[in-house]
Amino acid sequence: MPQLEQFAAPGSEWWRSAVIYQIYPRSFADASGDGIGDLPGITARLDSLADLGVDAIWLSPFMTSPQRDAGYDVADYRDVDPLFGTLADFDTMLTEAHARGIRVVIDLVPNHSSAQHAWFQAALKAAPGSPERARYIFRDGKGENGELPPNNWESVFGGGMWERVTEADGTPGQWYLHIFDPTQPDFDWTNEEVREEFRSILRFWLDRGVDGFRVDVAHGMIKAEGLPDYTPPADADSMGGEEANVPYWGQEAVHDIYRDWHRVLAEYDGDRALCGEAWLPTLKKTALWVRPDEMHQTFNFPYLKTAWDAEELRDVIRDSLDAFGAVGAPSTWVLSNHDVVRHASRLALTADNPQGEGIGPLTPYKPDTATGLARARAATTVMLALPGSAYLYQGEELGLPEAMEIPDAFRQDPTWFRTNGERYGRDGCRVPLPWTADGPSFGFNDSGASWLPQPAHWAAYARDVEAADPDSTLSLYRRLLTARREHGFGSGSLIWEDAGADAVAFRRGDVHVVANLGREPITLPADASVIVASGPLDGSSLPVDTAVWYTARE
Ligand code: TEU
Repeated sequence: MPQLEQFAAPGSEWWRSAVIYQIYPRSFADASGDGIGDLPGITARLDSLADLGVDAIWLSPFMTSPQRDAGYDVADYRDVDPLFGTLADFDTMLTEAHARGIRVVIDLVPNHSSAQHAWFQAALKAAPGSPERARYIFRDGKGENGELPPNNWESVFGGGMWERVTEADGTPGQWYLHIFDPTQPDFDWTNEEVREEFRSILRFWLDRGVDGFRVDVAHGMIKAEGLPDYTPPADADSMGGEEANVPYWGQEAVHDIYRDWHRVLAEYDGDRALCGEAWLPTLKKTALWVRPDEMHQTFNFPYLKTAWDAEELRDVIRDSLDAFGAVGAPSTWVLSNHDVVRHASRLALTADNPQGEGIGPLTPYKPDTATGLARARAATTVMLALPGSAYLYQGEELGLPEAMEIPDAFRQDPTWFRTNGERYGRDGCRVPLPWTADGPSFGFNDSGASWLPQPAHWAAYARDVEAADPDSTLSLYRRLLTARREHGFGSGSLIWEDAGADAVAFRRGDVHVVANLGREPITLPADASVIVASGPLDGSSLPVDTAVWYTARE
């Protein structure tokens, strides 16, 4: 069995170069057969992840939750929701992952709790101005009788950011802030009691042996003093667009919290890591999260948001390496997650689709499946050649497209409800995985139940079908991960090469990487010896929407 290194020399810690595979527990594998994936399901499928060759897994939330936002609404941070199993199931999963040399990162949701959290329930019962209310952001309303919300902020999921409560005596009362759904009240992070509680929650999971945390909404925990009104520019997406100063995103004081958490993690052996989920408009701002005494990684969302355009892709890679390099942190790379349209569909969209909007049956600019898949395979071939740490999202190794035909009655994303169906939201990237072409729910479980319906054509993407096909996306990912490890691509630097305006081309040691994002084939050197290609080559020419790693005599 592979052994996990407990200590690494500074500069070579595992998280600097790791390939981290995101598991969305509801949709990965369902051992209980209730239609929702669970921890025993993950344990049972760990061999397939070891076989894929990932270094770590990150699990989206599995803690106690009424599931109003698929678990990103936590009612008890120290327990497992019965839907997903028990704490003992978690310990078994972690032990089994470690035994396979796979590290385990869990999701921590500190910006807000569930409205079912004991603290929020106590706050509802307590009086305005009480210590119970001071753990959240309660304010009196405006207007003669406090009937207007305290400010004009708009929730990420649509509608206002404030909800009015009924006081214990039955009268209409104060308002509380929720950046997301009303069932997700925001904590007040200026309150020391909140800070101490989260230090203790970190320790609870660190003591159980987790290797790190993905920190949800890492940019939202502090709100600007006085909660001033704010109107986003008309063209802004749900994260506030390019505008520099949004009073609830990226406030300077959030950094104190991460410095504090850094110190907590440093008390433990094993290079435990924090990875911030911070949707910020610029790489320079994003890099502030990973200064040496703060987080270890942060997601590179500007990279994820880059269109299939050679110049833009070259620029974002260069800017990422510069921005993260400037603070001594590795860059990270990511193309898909549970909040965005899967990149096998997104990269072939013919119109803008703001993050969180989603695509569905009535979207007029549906992507072409073959183009999307070719681009996704090429994009991943580029990504896995880059220095730093890369995140994969479950199902992308199968080339899964976004599920676009989900009937309205099955939709679950609060975005869909809060916008009265105007925005489809994120269900399309969350559909349970196909493991086998035959059998109920494509092997997701034995019962055939599935919390979101799986498209019938997904049999072709089933893992058992792809495992047997050397040209499948799964086989490509396995080859890429093996070669990435062999060549040590996770660390080091790259040298840019020129293969024309429509190419992204660089060298890693003696390996050349070229991607064709144009409309004409690109000629490769006649003596190119291909290590891996994202699609079939045509002699020594690289077709459009294809990427390759090769060596050549100079
Ligand atoms: O996401 C926060 C976030 O910044 C966005 O990705 C947001 O979900 C999106 O704009 C909505 O369309 C995190 C989680 O990844 C997401 O699943 C949760 O819904 C959200 O926090 C609230 O916890």
